[in-house]
Amino acid sequence: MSRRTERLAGGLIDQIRRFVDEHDVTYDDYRAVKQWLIEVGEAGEWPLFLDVFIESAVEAKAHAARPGTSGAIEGPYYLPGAPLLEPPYELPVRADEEGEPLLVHGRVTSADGRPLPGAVLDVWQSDAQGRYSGFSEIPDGILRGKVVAGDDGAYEFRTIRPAPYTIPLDGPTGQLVAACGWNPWRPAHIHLKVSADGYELLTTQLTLADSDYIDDDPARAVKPELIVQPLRRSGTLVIEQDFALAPAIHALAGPAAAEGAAGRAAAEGAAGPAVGPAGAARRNGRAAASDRPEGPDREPASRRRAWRPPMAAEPAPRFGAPRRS
Ligand code: MBD
Ligand code: FE
Repeated sequence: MSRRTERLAGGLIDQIRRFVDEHDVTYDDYRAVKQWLIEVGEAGEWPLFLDVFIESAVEAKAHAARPGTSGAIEGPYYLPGAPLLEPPYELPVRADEEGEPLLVHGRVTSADGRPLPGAVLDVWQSDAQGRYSGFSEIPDGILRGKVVAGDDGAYEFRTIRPAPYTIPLDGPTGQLVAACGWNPWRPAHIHLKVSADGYELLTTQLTLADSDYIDDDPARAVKPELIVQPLRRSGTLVIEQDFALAPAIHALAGPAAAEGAAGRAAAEGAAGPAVGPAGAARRNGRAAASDRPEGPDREPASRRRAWRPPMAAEPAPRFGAPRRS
């Protein structure tokens, strides 16, 4: 039995029971919510719903006191194991890729300003229509890859300008958003996981300053200090952004913190293929069972599997199925 699980699960249930009382929730409400929750699971939209509506609160707590560049939510579209690219770095695109060419560059340093040669930037982004590879018709591997910083910590890669992303409107998450009259569009952004030996993995997002929806992100993941202004330099669109990493002190802070730090560190070693944190691996239908030790707080693997969204189901769910043939 786990005290933390009991405290969190019990507290959440208590909160909901109080909410039912305060808001006079009826049987009609209850049945509608129950059906909607079932549909979110059936559509494989739990990663989407949770990362859009909950993750930013967790991220804010997790990194409130961390020095260096601010983090931002990972979201539901990260795929571990993107290839290490070769210089000159360019994210993989299709032959006929639409979208404006974009150069992203800057330096990776420690929080106290020392350059971090060999730092790895694991980048993923949408295409010019706001779609992510692995989660749409666009081929696997497009607009994903790892870039390595040079001797002075400088990095540079070419890509295309990402477009705003809309929460899929035909699924239960989109239906909820529409029913509430909320904006389903996220502003154009680029995701990165920046890592270097001895430093804490930085998962962050850069939001393009000239994008629509900056002030109305449904995921509340835009941070002022992570808004970047694309500039035109001799005809090319350029973004300059430095990244500063916090020292990996958490590994010394006790067993629970160590597990978290180890998971984060393992997520993006400079060398090997990435093994994501358990949550990310599970949501992507990967080998989550091997990420963390089995223990009293862990459900047996047979139970855990039941919680994995039906990623590989046919026909592909509206959201979330990395289509692998
Ligand atoms: C995204 O592209 C994203 O980054 C997040 C956090 C949620 C939904 C879609
Ligand atoms: Fe995104």
